[in-house]
Amino acid sequence: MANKNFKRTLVTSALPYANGPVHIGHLAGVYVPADIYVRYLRLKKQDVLFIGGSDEHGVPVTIRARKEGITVQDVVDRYHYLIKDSFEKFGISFDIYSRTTSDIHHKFASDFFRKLYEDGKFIEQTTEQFYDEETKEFLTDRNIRGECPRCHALGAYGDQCEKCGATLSPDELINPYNAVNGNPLTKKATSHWYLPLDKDQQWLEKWILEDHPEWRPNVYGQCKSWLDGGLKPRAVTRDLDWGIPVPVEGAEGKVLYVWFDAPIGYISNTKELCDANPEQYGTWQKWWQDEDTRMIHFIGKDNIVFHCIVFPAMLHAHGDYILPDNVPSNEFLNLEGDKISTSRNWAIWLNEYLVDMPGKQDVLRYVLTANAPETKDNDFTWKDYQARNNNELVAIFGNFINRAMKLTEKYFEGKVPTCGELTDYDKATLEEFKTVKADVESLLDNFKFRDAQKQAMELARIGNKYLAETEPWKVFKTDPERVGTILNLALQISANLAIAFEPFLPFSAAKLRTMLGMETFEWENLGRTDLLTAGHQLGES
Ligand code: B3M
Ligand code: ZN
Repeated sequence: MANKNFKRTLVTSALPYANGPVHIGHLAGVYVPADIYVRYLRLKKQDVLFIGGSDEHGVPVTIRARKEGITVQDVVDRYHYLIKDSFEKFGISFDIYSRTTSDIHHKFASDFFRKLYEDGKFIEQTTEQFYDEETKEFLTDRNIRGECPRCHALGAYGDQCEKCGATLSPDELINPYNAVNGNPLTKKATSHWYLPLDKDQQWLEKWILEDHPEWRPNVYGQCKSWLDGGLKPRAVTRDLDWGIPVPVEGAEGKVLYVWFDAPIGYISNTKELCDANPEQYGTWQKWWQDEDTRMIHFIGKDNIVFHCIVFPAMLHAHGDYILPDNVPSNEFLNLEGDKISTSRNWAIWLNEYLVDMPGKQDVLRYVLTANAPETKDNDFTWKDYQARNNNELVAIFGNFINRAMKLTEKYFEGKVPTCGELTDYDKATLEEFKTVKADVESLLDNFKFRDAQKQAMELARIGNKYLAETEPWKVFKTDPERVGTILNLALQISANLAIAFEPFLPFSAAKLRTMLGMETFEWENLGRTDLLTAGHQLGES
């Protein structure tokens, strides 16, 4: 059951690998929904923290460095700042966006490992792994290639054959070789530390399957199938020269597995923020170790097992931590009917969009939410982008506000006119728009962002229809007072739009607030028709 009596909410969003820029799939799957949620909670004056950061360890960054012939540090520096900048420009309102190469994180993750090690929470196992005698390194699955045992394609990866789609283990490959230099591989014994997840099976089953039926079906279903398959011990260390050294004697040349240290990054980034601003945020422990905190992880579907099973098992093993209350995970976004792929360069990169479509961040946010892959994979097409921009943002939202403002300028010198007596039609319109608040709210509370935005757009539709049917431009000659009432209501609806759209279209909502001269705005006021007082001077439209 969701924690209903929480005092504060900690929101995390997956830490993107700093091995390339971020693209629309990242934005649609994780960062826009997380940002909508956080902005909504802030508008409701709730205590909330939004944690982000780059994931700078793991194999992908080392592959990128080799490909480009630069150091791994160069790679993560370049992409960390590029990613951070893209998020900022898209209005993703993190309280902190830090990185896992920070000293604070290295120390924190190292201490976390040591505590589990000292408490006897790991088991140590020795296995035979593929080894390159020449470069003296153990290879990760992705760095091993060979002939596919199923379709006999050459160059299949140690974890998957891209030709026939088979999931593989490196042991199954025929004639395995080092993907980087082509060297043949031998087997060599190496020992690692494992988290014995089999011992967590029981409490995880109860915690997820019994206590959290409200989780999204895709998340719940994936957890159930992992649990039904029976959990097995998972290695939390790797033979690699990039990462956080395993803080145990005799572990030279070994680092923490990236999926062990990355989620701890959520905690160390919280610590970094709180330590630097204790008055504003309090202690990091308050956010991570107090039952009154509700924690929500926003992630993509390929991260479900790590956030719902592995990380909770780590937190549980440590003993001092709360567990996530919900893990809203999206499916994937495709691009023009094809899977988004970094290696095939099939993506819309955010840094390029910002250059090609300056000032259009809200349009992309809008389209990605309207088409969010919440329940199934979805497709992004430029045609749909254009249609939603022209038919919804421009024709409904923009057109309504523009008319309300322009008519007020024309007839009332840009001052909010007085609201006179309401007709039955006015009353019916107000009734219709009052239910929107409750609707949007309940959808947002249940992480249904796509429907929530649709409902918010209803406000603009209602306003548009109201102006079209009351035709103030025809009435002014005979009844200017009536036009005052109509425009008063239209402007009140506009002010409501400025609040309702703050989570979805933060740049446009801010512009709108400036135009309307709104000083305060909070969620509580949504649905009110006295947001702008008569005589109040509007800004320029
Ligand atoms: N970097 C994987 C990903 O970007 C990984 C997420 C870490 S979240 C702690 O899909
Ligand atoms: Zn194959």
